Amino acid sequence: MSEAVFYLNRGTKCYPRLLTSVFSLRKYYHGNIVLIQEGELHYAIANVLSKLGVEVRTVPESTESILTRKSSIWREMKEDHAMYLDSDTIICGPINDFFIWIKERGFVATWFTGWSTMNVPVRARIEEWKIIVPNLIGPALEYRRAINSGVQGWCKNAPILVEYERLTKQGATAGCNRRVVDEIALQLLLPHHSHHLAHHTWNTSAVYGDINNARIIHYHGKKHCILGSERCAPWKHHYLDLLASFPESAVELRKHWGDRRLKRFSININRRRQDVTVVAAVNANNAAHFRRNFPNWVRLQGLKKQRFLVFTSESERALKISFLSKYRNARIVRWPHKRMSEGRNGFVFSAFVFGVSKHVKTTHWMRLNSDEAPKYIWWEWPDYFNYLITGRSWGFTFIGEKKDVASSKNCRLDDEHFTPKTSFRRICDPLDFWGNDKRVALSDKFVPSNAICCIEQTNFTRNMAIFLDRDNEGKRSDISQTTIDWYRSLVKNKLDFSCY
Ligand SMILES: [Mn+2]
Repeated sequence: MSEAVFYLNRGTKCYPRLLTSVFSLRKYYHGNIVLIQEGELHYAIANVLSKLGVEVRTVPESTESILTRKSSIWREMKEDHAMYLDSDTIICGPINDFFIWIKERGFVATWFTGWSTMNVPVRARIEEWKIIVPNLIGPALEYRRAINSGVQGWCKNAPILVEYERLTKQGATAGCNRRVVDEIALQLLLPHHSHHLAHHTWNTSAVYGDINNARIIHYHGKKHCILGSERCAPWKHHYLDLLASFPESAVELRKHWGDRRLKRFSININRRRQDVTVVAAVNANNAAHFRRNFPNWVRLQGLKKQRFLVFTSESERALKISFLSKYRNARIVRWPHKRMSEGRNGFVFSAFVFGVSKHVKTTHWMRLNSDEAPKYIWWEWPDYFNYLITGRSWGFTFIGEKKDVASSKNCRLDDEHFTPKTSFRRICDPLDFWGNDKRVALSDKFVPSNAICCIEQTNFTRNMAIFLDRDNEGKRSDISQTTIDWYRSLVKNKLDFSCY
């Protein structure tokens, strides 16, 4: 008995998704993979597919819609059993069970994300078929569990397959739900044919489902690499891992092949940014963290090409960070920290306010604390250009003098009472892309101003430095509350943010 996993491809736009899906599948499955390829396949893609052990079966280009075509590719099976996967899937675990079900029941459908046929939008989609198959509507609605055709399983002689093809064509001709025509055809047929219905973990919507417990994530509707979306992290991870695994094909693999979302994502993580400096501050307290994390920062797609500015409290030798000199994009500045007393983190704050004001030449800078470790293998830039500060929603903090902290009122920093919304609007959350233990601190009621990895406009920081000097005439010994002081002053003086 032979078996295989089937994919279908037409055109170039799905190349990156196809390769990424196969790449993820190969982590769990070592059996046959067959690509039904309509028309010509680019040689570079064919090359990678062959390295991934995919057999390509070329079929003539068809004028049928891709969904109609999908309902008939089981005819290309030479194997007894096949699992079919859409290219916009990511496989997150072993698939052996699926083949067992195919053998047992002849056909496997997948419940989609827990959706019901009784609710929108599936109910209306089924009812569109009233005009051609009125008798099938009732049982399909009663079946309850809505399916999706992106993951399915075939036994060569299963009677449902001929019906699937026939009804899809009939529905397409009648103009029934164009975007899901083959899927609803299947839904209408299921109550009348032997099949196994796999749980929705086997076809979890990347948009609506619980992707953390998914066996297969389905990035339907071109939702595979939306900027700033944590839900796309598994797809992006496999895609970038694929690129790294086939360096000899990197040039072709890096192309977007007409995939517009991928194009935006690629530009985001590949561009060298002229308007940002990434800033770190290293002293004896955090040097060990920095030694461990810096090499990981500069490995990240998205960060590795950027300019870095590293403030140091002592010589590189004393801090054991001499390795920095081999990074051409890292500039080291010894920050004397004369202004402040030796508070535990006084140096870090001083560097991030006064050091930045003096040494950063770009319009924006990003603070990266030494203990921030990358969570993913890339760094994605949020849309920071028009904002004073771009960072995580800052939760609650104490506004008021330190001495009466206990009695002071909790205020949201992004509350409209305190700042014009636009200045703090959160477009994307850079911290989502960093695995760090600060998450706990951030959800606490008191958020220290140092617990934030954020991007600031350099002018904003310069003004903060001026403000601190003015109020404190250089005498202030502790600026650990700088950011908060700054906000307080803004509120007190009703300064206008929008002028920046
Ligand atoms: Mn799909």
